Amino acid sequence: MKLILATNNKGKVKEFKEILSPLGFEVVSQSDAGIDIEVEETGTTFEENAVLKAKAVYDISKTYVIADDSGLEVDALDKKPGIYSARYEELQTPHERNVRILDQLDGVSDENRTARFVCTICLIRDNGKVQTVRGTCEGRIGYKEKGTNGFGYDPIFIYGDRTLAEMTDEEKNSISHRGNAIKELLKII
Ligand code: ITT
Repeated sequence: MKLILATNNKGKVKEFKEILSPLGFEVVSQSDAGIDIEVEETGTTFEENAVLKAKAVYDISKTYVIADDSGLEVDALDKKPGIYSARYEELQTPHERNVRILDQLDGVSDENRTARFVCTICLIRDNGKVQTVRGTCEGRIGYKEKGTNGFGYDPIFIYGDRTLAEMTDEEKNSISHRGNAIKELLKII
């Protein structure tokens, strides 16, 4: 079964392929499908933004589409960066965003450094039916960047006793918000 993945984020494409290809799904990124668009994320929730991205690609392809809207919620920062994770405080690079969050948590104790990754996936079927599923991953923010795998906020997000950037792809996928959302997707697809 072929799914077009409505994203321009290469980290997401890699993880969807790693999880879904062995299960027999052919995951094709929107750029590989020849669809060159950047959707404005005007929604106020992960769900709304995932639907916006999936619909924009579905309107062009009219085939099975999935989109992922995801982000990091830091409890001590009132759940920021949340839906603004990709563009937090206008900072340009993942490293700058990580450093900003670490600075904002300066002086915050271990037990108050709780955070979670959230991933919402929107599925649109070839008949136009729209569904969303959600997965989360509970953890905490560390004190410095650690590890080089993964992408985005992985080097500062600790699950158990390691950051997601210190895990292998397989380990991250087995516990991540995206892995958990994909488990929900597999129940409905
Ligand atoms: P698309 O909209 O094209 O899919 P994007 O990167 O803009 O790509 P989002 O709006 O969903 O996607 O923003 C998600 C951001 O949250 C992403 O850029 C990372 O900064 C962060 N993020 C999401 N999943 C992550 C993960 O598994 N590890 C680390 N950071 C993640």
